[in-house]
Formats: sequence, structure tokens, C-alpha cells
Amino acid sequence: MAKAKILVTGLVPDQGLNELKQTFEVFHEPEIETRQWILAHLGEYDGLLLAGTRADRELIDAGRRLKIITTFGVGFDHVDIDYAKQRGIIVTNCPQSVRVPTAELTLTLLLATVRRLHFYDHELRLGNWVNVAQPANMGTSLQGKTLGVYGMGRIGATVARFCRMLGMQIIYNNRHRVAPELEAELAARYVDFTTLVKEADVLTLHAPATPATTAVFDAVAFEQMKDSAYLINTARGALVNQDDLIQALEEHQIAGAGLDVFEDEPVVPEALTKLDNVVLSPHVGSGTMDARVAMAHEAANNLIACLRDGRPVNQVNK
Ligand code: 8YV
Repeated sequence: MAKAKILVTGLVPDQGLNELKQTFEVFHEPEIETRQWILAHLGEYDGLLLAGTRADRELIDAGRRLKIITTFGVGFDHVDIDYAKQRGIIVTNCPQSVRVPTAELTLTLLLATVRRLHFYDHELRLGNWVNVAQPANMGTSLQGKTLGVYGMGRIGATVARFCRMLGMQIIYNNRHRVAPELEAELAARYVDFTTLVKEADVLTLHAPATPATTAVFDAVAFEQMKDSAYLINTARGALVNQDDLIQALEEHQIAGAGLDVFEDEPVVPEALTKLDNVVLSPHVGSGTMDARVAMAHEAANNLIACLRDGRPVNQVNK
């Protein structure tokens, strides 16, 4: 029987694709795979490992014999999963491999933001030894403070675990309450959205971008937050109304923000870059070689489980 054909798009590390290459006929030449190239050639492939472009209707229609699309990451807001389902195409994602790296980046941003690392670093490079005896130059301690987790999935729970070690109390809001064992482990209290926003000293976002989560952090939410509170977003820019956030930061309605994701990536509004109470990074939650290789393995395993074994795993459009 002829081997199934797999197209791997984008910069996926080859180290994670060995088993995939042994199992299927794999094409992976990121330098020639422009969107136009993908649209012209996708019709020859049974499986797609998707990175660097959107699987919208146009792309899905081009995949005339496609049986499976796997994302290269946990998020799938760049895939029209309902249309794929209508076309009989299985969509899978990579929830395991991004969990710890994204939680690490969240903790990095959180600490850098509340301890004002960017401000101190910037001033030192300008030759200014900032005097932290001045209250205006001080950071915020985390011990005893409340972490508000919006979206208590794998990443949210891992961040909460890290923050418990820092002595923080955990409250969370989620589509549904999590298992009692997890609540007990994290000593986490389930609260409604308004309570989450009002009580958190640090609000960290870990929900997917869906119609229900779009711009839920808006002027009303920022108004309700403590003026000493911080917002950390390593999930999706769509969760936040970015103009409202900029206004809240400029008017010191909240103390600061750590942002890895933006409304219209790769565009970062100039107003954000001017604020010294904001730490910015260019969507690097999974930006380590270890994480990218693990993601390639997980995505490859999704393709193998479906096309070789006939038992799809990590399916998001059942
Ligand atoms: C990915 C991400 O690295 O997993 C996700 O959903 O946002 C990132 O960790 C990014 O999507 C690149 O594929």
C-alpha cells in the first residue's frame, strides 16, 4: 500500500519528525512553502502539520484528499474546525508539549512585571541607578497575594502550582469547576468573573480565543480591577480589548501588564511600547528548542495515531 503523504508547513524542527518520516512520505521545505504554494499543492496530501498559516475555508477546500490537520501548538483559533468537520477532516492539537513552557513564560513575565525588571534594566542601561527607597520606584511582593486564573486548563493549573510555591492564594474562573482534587491541591477557590477581576492582585489569562472569550477584559473589567493589580496574558490577544487596556495602563487604573500576545500580531501598538509599567514579548510561550521539538513529536504522533492506527488522539472537532 502506498504511504500516506504528509505536508509539514512552517518552521517545525526536523529533530521531532523522524518517526513521521519513517512512517509516511513527508514533504517539509519551509523556504518554498508560501501560502500560494500550499494552496496549489495541498490537494496531493492526506495529512497536514500546520504552522505559520491559517486553515481557513480556502485552505481546507484546497485539501481535497485531506483526512487530518494537526496544529503545531495547543491553540486552534487559526483553524476553521467546524468547516473541517463538515468536510470530514479531523483536527487535532498539541496540548501536552506547550503546557510547561507556556507556564514558565507566564511566570517569567509575571515576576518581571511585578518586580519591574524591564524598568530597572532600561534605567541602568541609561546610566541611572534607580533609588528603590523611593516608593514610586518599588515593585510588588507576591507572597500572600491573590492570583486570579482565567481559564483553569492544563496551563492555568501549572501556573497556579508555580504561584502556590511563591505563597500566593489562588482564585479562578472557568467554563466549569475543575475536579475537587485539583481544587484541593491548589487550595483554589472557584469564583464568578466579576469576583475574579475584583479580588485578583495578579490576573493571568489562560483561556482559548472563542466568541465567548473575545474582549472579556475590557474597560468595565479594568475599572473593577484593583489599581494595584497586574494583568498577564500569554493566551491570546483576542481576550483583551487592547485599546481599553492601553487606556487603563496610561491612566494607572491598573498597575501594569505582562503581554506575550496581542490583538493583531505581529502589530504591537506604539502606545504600549511607551509605557514603563508593561513588559512585552513576541508570542514566545513555546519559544524554546525543547518545546518546539516536543511539539513536533506530539503533532507527528497525532498524524500517526490517525492515519496509521485509525485511532485519532487530541481531536478538537468531534
Ligand atoms: C505556538 C501557541 O507556539 O500553542 C499555542 O497555541 O500559541 C504557541 O505556543 C504557536 O501557535 C506557534 O505554532
